[in-house]
Amino acid sequence: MKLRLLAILVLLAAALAACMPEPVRVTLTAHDILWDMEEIHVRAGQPVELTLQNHGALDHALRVSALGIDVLLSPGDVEIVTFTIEQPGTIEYICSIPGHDEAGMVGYIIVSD
Ligand SMILES: [Cu+2]
Repeated sequence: MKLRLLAILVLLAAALAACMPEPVRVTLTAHDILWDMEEIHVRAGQPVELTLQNHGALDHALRVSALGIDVLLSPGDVEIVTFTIEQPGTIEYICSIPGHDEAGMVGYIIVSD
């Protein structure tokens, strides 16, 4: 009886895992003073695992206001943020260190259907 329950649980777990789409992995790197990508292309409903790294000598900070993301990156830092955007559209990201967005640290997440 316990074995059958266990078998059902294993099957359920496998079915659930099959339903969860694999995250798409993207790396965004900060330099002094730019992001290495001005556009990130993802699909609506697709989980995204975004690795952030700072290869500059200055602090940088990724801010995606629409997603409530604000991550400070000291030189050498690596951070991972995950998100899923359900609606197609365009979402802006900037570096929120004062002056850096004006200097060009601005990009867009392009979400397609
Ligand atoms: Cu910056």
